[in-house]
Amino acid sequence: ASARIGVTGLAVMGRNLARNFARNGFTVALHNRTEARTRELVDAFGHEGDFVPTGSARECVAALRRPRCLVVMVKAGEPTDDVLQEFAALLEPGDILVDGGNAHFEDTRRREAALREHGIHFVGTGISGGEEGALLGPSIMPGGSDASYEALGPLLERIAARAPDGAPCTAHMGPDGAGHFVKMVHNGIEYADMQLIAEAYDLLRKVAGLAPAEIAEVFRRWNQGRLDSYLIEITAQVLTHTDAETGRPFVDVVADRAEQKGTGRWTVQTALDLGVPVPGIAEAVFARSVSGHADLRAASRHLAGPGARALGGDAAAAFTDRVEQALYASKIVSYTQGFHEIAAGSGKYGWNIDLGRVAAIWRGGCIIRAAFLDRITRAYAAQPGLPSLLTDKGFATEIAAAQDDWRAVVATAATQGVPAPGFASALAYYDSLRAERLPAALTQGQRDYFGAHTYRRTDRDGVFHTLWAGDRTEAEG
Ligand code: NBP
Repeated sequence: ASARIGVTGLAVMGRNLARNFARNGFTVALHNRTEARTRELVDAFGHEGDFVPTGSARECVAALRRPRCLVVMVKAGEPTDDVLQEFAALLEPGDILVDGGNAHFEDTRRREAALREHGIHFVGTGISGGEEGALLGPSIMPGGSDASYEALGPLLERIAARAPDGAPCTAHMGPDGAGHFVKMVHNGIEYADMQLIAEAYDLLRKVAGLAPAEIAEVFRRWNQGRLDSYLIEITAQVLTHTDAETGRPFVDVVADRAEQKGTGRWTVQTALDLGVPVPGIAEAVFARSVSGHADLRAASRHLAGPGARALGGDAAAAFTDRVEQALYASKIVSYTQGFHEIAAGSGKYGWNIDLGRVAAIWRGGCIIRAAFLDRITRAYAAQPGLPSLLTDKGFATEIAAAQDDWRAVVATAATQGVPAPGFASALAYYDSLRAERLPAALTQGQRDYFGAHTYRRTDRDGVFHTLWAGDRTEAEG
């Protein structure tokens, strides 16, 4: 046995991860259900490092040094269960099985508990950064036992992306499903970030009257400032691209239907279960859903409403600056919601997730990498029990400065008939949190009226019910 680590499942992600381990000096055992893929990898990239190709699960396990570390990179769902079962039967107590696929954290919890019975450490690991990240350095979010991280951590730290300060973009997130939970919320935040950027683009196009190439310039400029991030950078790239066939801007020839694989939906479903408000992430998921309803959209196209009138000139430039403020403020709100969800999940499942560390390992390698994440790490470092990112002094000050423009952008979007659900919902969330009184008092009154659901009073303790159908006296419940 000579291999320090094994990878089974050698499609795009597994292959690149295996190469990344090898390029970093680790001997890697290779395995794939269809053996041709294993041979292809060795033929094409064998020169990059030490690979041990194997033709069966048994051979693969035999090639691994103890304690054995095997990364499973197969399709999420049933294939993952099949592969885990096959390998678990061959492993020994103390060995480590890593699932790097996009598993639901509840599946990870179930698998971890089952494998723990056999003494096998199961590490559900979020990996972000796509194909390129897997090869050049992803952001890695491992869950599992402390002991598993002791053995696996040094390897992951070698292959992970580096943050601008040189720190590896991986850290132990917490027991069992913590890693996959954090990855899920990462993706939810990614949905929200992308939606906000799309709304900014739409407003710059329809209200400011800018062409895609001009908007690309705006994003390039924004990328020099506080919005500096991978998603803003690639937005500029996509908007600059021209379709070779028609000569038109690429963004105008792509069908306006955004697809999804499900992690955004999981983030929202989980938030609903936890009772955590994540309207920004939900709006982003729903916006993709609305875009996909072609029939509904076609049937609704004639509905009354204003058409946007392009501003042009100085007014367009001033509006562009306002959109930057709205985008930044809304972004702070989506991260606030995402971190609230992580804190709630951590509390419910007893993961003890370090929120500042989560932000720190997202600074490189992953899709939402951004300069901004440093600020979040600092906010939690300054106040570990921060109830909400919005209450961090720095963020609160920035939002205070941005809010007039933010409100103006939401108002303009509404009066000009340009949908901006992300900006609007972020603002509504912000105003809901700061409201002295919410109309929830009326909602609770209605609930008591039709269902005798009772209510609490502002002026004394206890639970009350008004006899609505009778003389409307109040009874203590
Ligand atoms: P796929 O998700 O397309 O899975 C293909 C791999 O699964 C192949 O190695 C295939 O073997 C194997 N496989 C299947 Br399908 N069913 C199997 C079974 N019953 N038993 C054994 N092996 C089976 O690959 P991917 O796009 O590289 O993604 C791998 C994992 O990483 C997924 O969970 C994905 O969600 C996750 N992920 C992907 C990305 C990304 O950007 N693509 C990013 C982050 C995470 P075969 O060669 O024999 O068919």
